[in-house]
Amino acid sequence: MATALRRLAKCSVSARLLSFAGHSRGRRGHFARPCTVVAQRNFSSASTMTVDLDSSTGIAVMKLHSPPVNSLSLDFLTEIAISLEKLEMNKGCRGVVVTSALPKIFSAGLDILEMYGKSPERCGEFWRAVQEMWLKFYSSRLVTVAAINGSSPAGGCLLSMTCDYRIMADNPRYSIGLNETQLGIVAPFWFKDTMVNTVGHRTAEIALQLGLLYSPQDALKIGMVDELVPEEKLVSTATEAMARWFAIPDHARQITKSAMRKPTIDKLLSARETDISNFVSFITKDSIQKSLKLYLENLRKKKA
Ligand code: CO8
Repeated sequence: MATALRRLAKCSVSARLLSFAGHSRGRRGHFARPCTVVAQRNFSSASTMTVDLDSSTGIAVMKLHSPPVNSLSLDFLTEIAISLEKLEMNKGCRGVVVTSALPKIFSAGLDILEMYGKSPERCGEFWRAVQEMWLKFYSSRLVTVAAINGSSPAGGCLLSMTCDYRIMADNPRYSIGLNETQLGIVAPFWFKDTMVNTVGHRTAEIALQLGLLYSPQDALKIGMVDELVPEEKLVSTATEAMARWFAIPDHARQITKSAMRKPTIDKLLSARETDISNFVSFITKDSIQKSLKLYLENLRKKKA
């Protein structure tokens, strides 16, 4: 995994943004590597996900599979980011549907065990991987659709909000939102910005302070998700939704996406190291460690 992280670190953000901005030179440069467009299966090296690219449609389906709850650990985040990067480099891929292979859970968010009882160095490494996953998805040239087939708190909600479009299973048992304050932690500015960009300032202000988790119906009302469908229709609806986005010339769509998102992306890029040190000093505080311990105990108690 250290190698994987080194690869991530080497990935040039400016090259990515250039390609994302749709400048044909940048794009050609970015995709210069020859690639055969074939249906692929499991091209991620780990067993934490499958990525199937249908070469006839250009749509990849990324299914997260890290039992029990798809919590986003350092390794898993790195796998997700690398898988997206591979799709980005494949000329035959125009869009990706992100969903879960686990029943009832899209993603439980960041792996709390990565933030509890870990050294500052490890926390910093973890946070860089969280940033990288967000940067890759939020700036992707691909059309990204989240097919949310289960609960999606905190980091799971963030992952879905990086996508261009969100479709959620209409099941009142599922919930979605940024519930960080309920854990006694604080969503960093770029989580907050992503939420504001999705649901607007006032709704985000209430939701973030109260750490609200929304039912699918309520998430639809506030615009956190764009569509609700019966669970069995989720991936097929996502594929159909993709057709609307594919009908727009790629360069026009990509430049527009960049215009909408670049200020938010640049804000993190210009404060990346400070954001890491802020995270590390916050999360390693005794009081925060106590809150996380309590939260973990409550999760376990709930089960007993
Ligand atoms: N991280 C690590 N382990 C987790 C997590 C998680 N996020 N969520 C659940 N688990 C563990 C449980 O502890 C349990 O472990 P064990 O089997 O050892 O007891 C196992 O996964 C299964 O969990 P449940 O029995 O609770 O499974 P259910 O199917 O009943 O419920 C839920 C699934 C709804 C996902 C539920 O587990 C849940 O609510 N989890 C907590 C989700 C959460 O609050 N996530 C927030 C993470 S923090 C984050 O993403 C952003 C942090 C930003 C940091 C900013 C700091 C500055």
